[in-house]
Amino acid sequence: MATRLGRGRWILYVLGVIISGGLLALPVAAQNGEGGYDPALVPASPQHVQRLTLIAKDQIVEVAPGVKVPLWTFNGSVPGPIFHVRQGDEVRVTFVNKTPMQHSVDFHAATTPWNVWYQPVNPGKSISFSFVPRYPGVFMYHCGTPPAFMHISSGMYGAIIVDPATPLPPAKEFVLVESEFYVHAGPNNTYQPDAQKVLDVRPDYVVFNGAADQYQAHPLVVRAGDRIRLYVLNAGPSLFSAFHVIGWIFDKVYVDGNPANTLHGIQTYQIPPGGGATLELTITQPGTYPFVTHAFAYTGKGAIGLIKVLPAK
Ligand SMILES: [Cu+2]
Repeated sequence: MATRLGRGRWILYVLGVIISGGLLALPVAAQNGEGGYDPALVPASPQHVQRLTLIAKDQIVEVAPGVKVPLWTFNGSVPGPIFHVRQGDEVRVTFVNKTPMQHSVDFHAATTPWNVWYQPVNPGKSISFSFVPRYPGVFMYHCGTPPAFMHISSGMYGAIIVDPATPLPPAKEFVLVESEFYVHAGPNNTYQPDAQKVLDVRPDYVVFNGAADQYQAHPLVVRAGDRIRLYVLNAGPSLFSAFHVIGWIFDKVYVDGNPANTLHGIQTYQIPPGGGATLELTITQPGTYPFVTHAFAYTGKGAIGLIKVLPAK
């Protein structure tokens, strides 16, 4: 059933691309389904005008094995779709609210007035705006409707990767969005978001791409000698990330994802809530290398995945 659903969505997506004349930006297959959330970054569409569609949608998401939580989402997944554009592109955003409550969208990659474009959108309504990303980087988008901590902790966030005008060298590219979930159990194995735990910063799960431990079962796979480029966004809402790969060192870290801010030889890099970083490493010895937040109280709550390095071809 999951396979058939996936294929159906894929067909609809292809039809959408054909009907729109190929003008839709290409999101990663952003579904919290079997096999987990696909972390691979797809290339940016060659078009200068990038059209992004975000739909607020209520969705039950399994954030850890057996823990299915009714969440507020963009496009039915947590995180929402990963968008990939270039510095200087024209980005046209359409946000449609298909839920019974107010939501909004805030793009950190944009420079535009909050009081005009980032305001709550009523149920059944939509809003459209455009912006030109001035800086390359790993940027968050999210719902900012008050209380924002509740909308973010309930799943309304995602990443937009803005490539620099001068492209980076080829690499195996992955996107990891770290975030927290705060829940309480109800009857019959049901779960609900827990606002008090959010305010107390007592997370039940700290995860990459919306589900605890998913990249232990489904590691990121590369070969020895590959340049690995990790685009890491910290969606929070409240914890700092201490991003680290066990067994290796980052050759370069681009602060906020901008190559103009390059650090060299970094063991652990701190990423604030609402911030991002691009981290590059080239692992030359085959093996398994975990990636974690080195804030170890949280690692065991799901913030650990694996990079599997196969022998060079
Ligand atoms: Cu919202």
